[in-house]
Amino acid sequence: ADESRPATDGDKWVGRSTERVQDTRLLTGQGRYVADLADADTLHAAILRSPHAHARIRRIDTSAARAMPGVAQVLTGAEAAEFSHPLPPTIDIGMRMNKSHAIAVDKVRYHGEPVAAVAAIDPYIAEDALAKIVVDYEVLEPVVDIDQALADDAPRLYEDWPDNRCLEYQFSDGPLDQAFAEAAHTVVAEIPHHRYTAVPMEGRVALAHYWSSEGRLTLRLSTQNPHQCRTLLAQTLDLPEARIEVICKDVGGGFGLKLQVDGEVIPCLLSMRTGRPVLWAETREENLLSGIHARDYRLTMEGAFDNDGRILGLRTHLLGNCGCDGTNRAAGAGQLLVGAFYFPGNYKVPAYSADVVGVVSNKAPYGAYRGYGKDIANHGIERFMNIAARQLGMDANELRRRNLVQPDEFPYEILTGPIYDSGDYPELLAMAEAGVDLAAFRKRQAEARAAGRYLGVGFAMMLEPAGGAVPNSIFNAYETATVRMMPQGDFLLLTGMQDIGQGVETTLAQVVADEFSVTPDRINVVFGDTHGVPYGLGAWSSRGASFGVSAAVEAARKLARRMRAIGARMMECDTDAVTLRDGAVQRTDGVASLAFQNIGNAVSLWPGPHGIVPEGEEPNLEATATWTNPVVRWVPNDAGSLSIYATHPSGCFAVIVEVDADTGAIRVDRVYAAHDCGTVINPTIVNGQLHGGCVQGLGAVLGEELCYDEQGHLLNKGFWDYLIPQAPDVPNIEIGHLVCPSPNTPLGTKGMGEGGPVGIPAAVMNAVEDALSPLDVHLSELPLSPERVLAAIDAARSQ
Ligand code: MCN
Repeated sequence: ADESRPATDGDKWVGRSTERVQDTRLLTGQGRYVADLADADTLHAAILRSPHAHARIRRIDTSAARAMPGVAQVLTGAEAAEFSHPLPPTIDIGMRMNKSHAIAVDKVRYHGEPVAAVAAIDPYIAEDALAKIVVDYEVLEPVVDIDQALADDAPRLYEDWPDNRCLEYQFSDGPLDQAFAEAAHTVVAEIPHHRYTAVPMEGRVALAHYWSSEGRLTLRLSTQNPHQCRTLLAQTLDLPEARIEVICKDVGGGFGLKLQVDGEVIPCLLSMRTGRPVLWAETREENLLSGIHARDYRLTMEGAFDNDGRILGLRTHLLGNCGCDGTNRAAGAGQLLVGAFYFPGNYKVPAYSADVVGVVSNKAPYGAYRGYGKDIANHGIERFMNIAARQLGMDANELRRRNLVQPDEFPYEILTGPIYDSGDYPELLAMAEAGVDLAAFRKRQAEARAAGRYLGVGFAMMLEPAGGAVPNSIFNAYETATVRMMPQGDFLLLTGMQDIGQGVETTLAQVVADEFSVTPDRINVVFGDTHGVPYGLGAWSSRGASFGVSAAVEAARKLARRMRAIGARMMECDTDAVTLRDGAVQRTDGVASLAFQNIGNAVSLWPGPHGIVPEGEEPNLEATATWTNPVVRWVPNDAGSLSIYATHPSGCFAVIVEVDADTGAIRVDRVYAAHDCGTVINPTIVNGQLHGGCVQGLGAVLGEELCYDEQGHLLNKGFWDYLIPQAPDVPNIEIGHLVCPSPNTPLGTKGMGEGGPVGIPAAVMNAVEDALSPLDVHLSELPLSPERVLAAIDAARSQ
């Protein structure tokens, strides 16, 4: 689309690839990142972290640290607990709960858990002071992996628990026993996944200032959800919520890491003690040690198929290693349930069961890394389809085609409760096959094989439930927006959504611009200030395109209706006889028009609204709307419940790789993503989301792994051995859009922010197995390091 054209009648900004509003700001060094806001009066926090995975704290001596010049405050967990409360649980899904403090009180339960904190006049003194703190630990036996956690004689993380299980959930529906008894083929597969984490460029950072004379806290925070963080902080710090202001401008990436408050509490505590502003900006080591971790599970999937390859039944068993705490700090365990709800994926599964166990262990807390269980479901079912096809002697995509939900079957309710709103899965698969020119690739593959080279292609369907919620929690299913017209005729959009780099500052302006028929530069999107915008829930679960956008659209429509009524009155005609066009209320007969500024001046300035605003209309130029999921329904289960997601975007990923069978190295040549997020607001932003997400998916499957030793020590604490993809590792990523609008949202939009990391891992594994099919290699463990690939080749050769 041509961005330079002015918006005139019929010209919509939705669908246009405009540049992101923040790009000029960020690329010219004018980003408003928290760590840059420290001034001369700011104290710097440093956190002493446990070197042990599991230990009792016998004694802490902070006297030498306190005596250091430049040290303003030293705080132990026991001291902090005297004037603050444990971190409140972020969700309640019927799990076992424990009490966790931001600084450990009497016991540490993971390597890297905070045991004390220092505030000093500069970060170096703060760091040096940590070395002077003496902690006397009684080291305890750690619980590192799932089997250890489940062993009868396992040490318990929480003494008052009967064992280390934190979550148990069973579901079964449909004639499962019959399905397996009558099946022509049954397939069992083990599909494990390793632990890795979100590594945004900007780590967690908080600048707290407690104004003791007023009992007021101003917190500048890098966060995905300022209001929810405020709610949690009010409980932890025992402060009235209205006296806490959380301000968040630019965020250097969140990916789920910045949805909770944990370490972020510490600078608040230090500021409450000193009355001075305190900055904590985590190091990369702290990010890897104690940021939320994700995945780390074992999945067994059993499928019953008829003679034609149709799925008759599916049984799933999921064991998740939730790390220390499980859910209080980071709502992590809920993702196991999301996985269990969605294992059927894009397919028709007439009988289904899920059996989920989550355990706590002495690893870092489990959290909501981009995907939140959709990754578990997708990786499980899409690996399973390939494994099953191989066993059935069928082409994997043919097996997919025979089982996909068909386009005329929407809305399609799966057995666990969710309702898929829209889509065309067979078309997505066809687009992905065409996108990589499958027939031509097979020829190229055969030629390469003849020359001793191993090329492969892998596919994975992708289902990305977007806009979910957890009942009894801060993670809910609504969003609120206020649209306000200024006297000059330009607009403010106040939203509880948060721009974290995903671009809502731009796209929200586009959708609101269309409602008033103005250019998006007349919409100033305001977010990230809990005292300035309506209570809202922020950016997670790819909820912006449903909740955030729809609330903005509804608020704009409300105000546009009022502006039409006022304009019609001023022009002495019926409301039906006017329309909004080119920044004016225009009579449709062309006789008169009123620029928005005239209405703005008339209502907001002297002589004020009286006489101008028709009776029954609010006498102001401001409208607020809350949009909630029209299909909201809590999926009940013994372990609590999750809401049905507002939309179900989908896709199909195709990946082409080349594997060096001598070194085990994998090169990813090409990625094609066929994708459906309904009405696309901004194609450049959506493509950027998919590009970034695909790269995260490649990181997950090829290199990123949090490695713990037997004592529960994290071994890789920097990017030298925590291997994120580098630019040369990233292939050409092409995207094809299929638009099946959602019937649930006013514009037909569906969320899409998590699709890349959800869809890529299975596609890459399937591609590597395809490449190595002449050697009959089976892959299981992730990530696919050269060593693992070589081991799989060796195992195949020795069969
Ligand atoms: N969009 C669009 N048309 C659609 C759907 C979406 O133009 N039909 C646009 C949206 O307006 C938004 C972006 O695409 O600018 C993603 O939208 P959506 O899927 O609604 O996701 P949210 O706005 O709710 O953002 C959260 C989502 C999640 S859950 C994670 S995690 C994530 C992500 O977005 N973290 C990110 N993308 C990220 N991108 C960056 N750069 N940094 C992160 O931390």
